[in-house]
Amino acid sequence: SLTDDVDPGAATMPLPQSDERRWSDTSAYARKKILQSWIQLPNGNWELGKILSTSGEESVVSLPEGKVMKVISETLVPANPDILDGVDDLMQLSYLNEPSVLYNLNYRYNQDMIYTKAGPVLVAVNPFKEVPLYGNRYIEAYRKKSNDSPHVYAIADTAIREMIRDEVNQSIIISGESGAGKTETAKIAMQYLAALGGGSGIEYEILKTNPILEAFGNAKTLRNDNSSRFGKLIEIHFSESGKISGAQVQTCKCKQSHCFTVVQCAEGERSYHIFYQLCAGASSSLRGMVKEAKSDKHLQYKYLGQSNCYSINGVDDAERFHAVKEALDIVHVSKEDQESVFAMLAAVLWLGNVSFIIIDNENHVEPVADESLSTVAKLIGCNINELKLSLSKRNMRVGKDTIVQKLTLPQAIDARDALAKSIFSCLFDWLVEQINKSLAVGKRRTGRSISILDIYGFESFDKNSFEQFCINYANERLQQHFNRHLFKLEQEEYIQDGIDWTRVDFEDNQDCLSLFEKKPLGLLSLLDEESTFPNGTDLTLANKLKQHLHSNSCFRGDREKLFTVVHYAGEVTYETTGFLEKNRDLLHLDSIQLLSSCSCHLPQAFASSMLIQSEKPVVGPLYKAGGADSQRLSVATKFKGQLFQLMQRLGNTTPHFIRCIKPNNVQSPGLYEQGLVLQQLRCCGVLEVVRISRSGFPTRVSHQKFARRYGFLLVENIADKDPLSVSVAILHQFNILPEMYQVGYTKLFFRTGQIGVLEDTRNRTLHGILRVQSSFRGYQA
Ligand code: AOV
Ligand code: MG
Repeated sequence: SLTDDVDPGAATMPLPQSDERRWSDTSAYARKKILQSWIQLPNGNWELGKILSTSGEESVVSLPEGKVMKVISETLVPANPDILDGVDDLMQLSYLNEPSVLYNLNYRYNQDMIYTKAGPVLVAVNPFKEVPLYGNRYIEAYRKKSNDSPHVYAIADTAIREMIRDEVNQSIIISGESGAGKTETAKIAMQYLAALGGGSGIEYEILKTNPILEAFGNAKTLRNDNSSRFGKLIEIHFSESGKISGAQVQTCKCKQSHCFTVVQCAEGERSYHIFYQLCAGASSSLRGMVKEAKSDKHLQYKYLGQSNCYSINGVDDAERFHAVKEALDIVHVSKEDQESVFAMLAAVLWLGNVSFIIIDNENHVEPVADESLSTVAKLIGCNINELKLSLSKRNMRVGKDTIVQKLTLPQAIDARDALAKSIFSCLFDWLVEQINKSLAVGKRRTGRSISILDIYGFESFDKNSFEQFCINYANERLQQHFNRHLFKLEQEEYIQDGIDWTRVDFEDNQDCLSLFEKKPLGLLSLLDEESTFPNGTDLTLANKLKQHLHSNSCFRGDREKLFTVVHYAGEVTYETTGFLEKNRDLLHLDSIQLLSSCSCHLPQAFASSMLIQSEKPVVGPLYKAGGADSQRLSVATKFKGQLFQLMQRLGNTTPHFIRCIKPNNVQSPGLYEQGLVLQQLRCCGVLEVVRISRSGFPTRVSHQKFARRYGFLLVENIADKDPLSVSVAILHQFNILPEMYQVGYTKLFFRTGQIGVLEDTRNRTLHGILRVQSSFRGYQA
């Protein structure tokens, strides 16, 4: 089972040890009599001050603008000397405390240096404006290594080089909160890979997947004008010669979250971009089926009219629509198929306008036979009576019999919205399938790949529902991947290789993951169990969770339908309202039946893909199939499955981590809010990483590899020597300082940066050899 790897014992981590470099290290301050210091103001922000005098427990400090303050000496945090202002790797800071890290990032941010290294991790602070850091000139500079300041390009470059050098697949894992810049960063990385691995033309197709997937998968929310409502892993394949040979896109959508946006959106938010693009940019041939959406109160589509937001500042939807059509051309979606895609979108919009009238004294309803209903029928190619039936009746299976239930107004609205959501969801999947067909790697997959993961970040709102529950669970998993990679594996390797390693404490989130995944008493299992009870309600679910999990340290039951999970990134309180409904993901056989009866090919394709997706296929001819609520995998379980698949893929790669930071909540340039940044740095483990990397030897190479790679640089004869001796000889010949490395049983361990020196020498020597050879050839000719 998927949860077999949950090992509660894994949560026992070494106990914290006292360490000179701990955060807020005041003892170091006291010893060294630092003159500059950080003072925390009542509002929580840190300010740089000069210590004028210290007597007893108190110090007098002067702040900028001539203010003088008396503070308790213990609360002062040492500041770094000015000469370290704006260093490009946080590891270079002498004092590694929170205010110093915050200051350093801020210092760089003010000069548009949005990228900073934190040991092996790249930190990217969202500029919320165009910064002059991209394009061919920069790509060239990073390719030639003439620019070595931290950058996404540098990460992508390292990934390519390591893929070729180590013959290991690579991954670039981008995380951060909503609006922090993950999707933009992923595109920047793709741009670099396309530039270096381009040539076959397939790289254009890969880049063009972005406008398509964003149009159908992103929407404006209050936090981000271009918020991704799905997670994306794009695996870019390279041939042995280092050229891009194809790609594959895998999406991971918390289905409810993805489709919900179609039928409902809050004040100030929008549905998926593509709907507005279609309304604004439809050509005359599409006009017949699409009404223009006008941003006045007579907005004609109910689904889009629910929020008072129809446009995005600085975005021309009509223009974007043409870009999407162009992109569809490039990934080989035929004009005919494109028309069908737009017809499906229009059908979704028209469905939202279908209204109902009461037909009997039991409040049963049926759809009004108006323009909306007939247009939907025309667009999907079905008989109008069949459409009417499927929106007013439901087939139920009771034992062996099928009974037909008439729908009341709320039920009919549900059925209508469910059909709209199904169509849109299937359309999205269908597009991903087309893209993958177009980008398909040939059958002979000889080369290696680089995967880029852009997945929705941790979410914590005033009200958190099923969507946040799924998203945060995914982030919890990713965080463990990060932790495990950077800390645990490292530590284990040190110990295995006989290297002296002062054990470092780090936070592991296994406890929280177990809370979600444990069977039978974990959040997901209990949710699934309650979802199968016909009488289960949001309240019974909440009570069940509280009853079974109250003693778990990561869980807290709150009043009524509320419960709190202690995530690695902080506490989040969830409200169970809608959990069961959203988790059940009823297989709407009536929808399937309707779609499969359509004359258009897309609805038919959707119907069969919905059937395939259902775990228990419906037996017998479709039209005989009854029962609206056949058993399927629950949404949460499916989501977990997708997540594990994703993690498995990532498990076999060398990861490179990029942490995106949002400096303010108002998407505004130049505004750097300390508290907000600090909270994100804490959440994503950046501060811990710096500390651990500094105290450790993060670069590791086996003796074999090291000897093979650099052995030829040796002056002495090494023919009869074992790899370990060769490694040691190389280290000596190049005068690598003893404190910069350790020799393990099987590997060499280096402090960061050391191997770069050797690589440079190797490259220079190789170039020298090549030059000599080519001039020799020239001489022969
Ligand atoms: P997200 O992917 O992390 O949020 P985005 O990548 O969509 O966030 O970034 C949000 C916005 O920030 C973009 O639309 C840009 O305006 C701006 N931005 C981000 N990075 C840069 C950059 N390097 N240069 C200029 N502007 C940038 V979400 O998908 O909501 O979790 O769900
Ligand atoms: Mg995004």
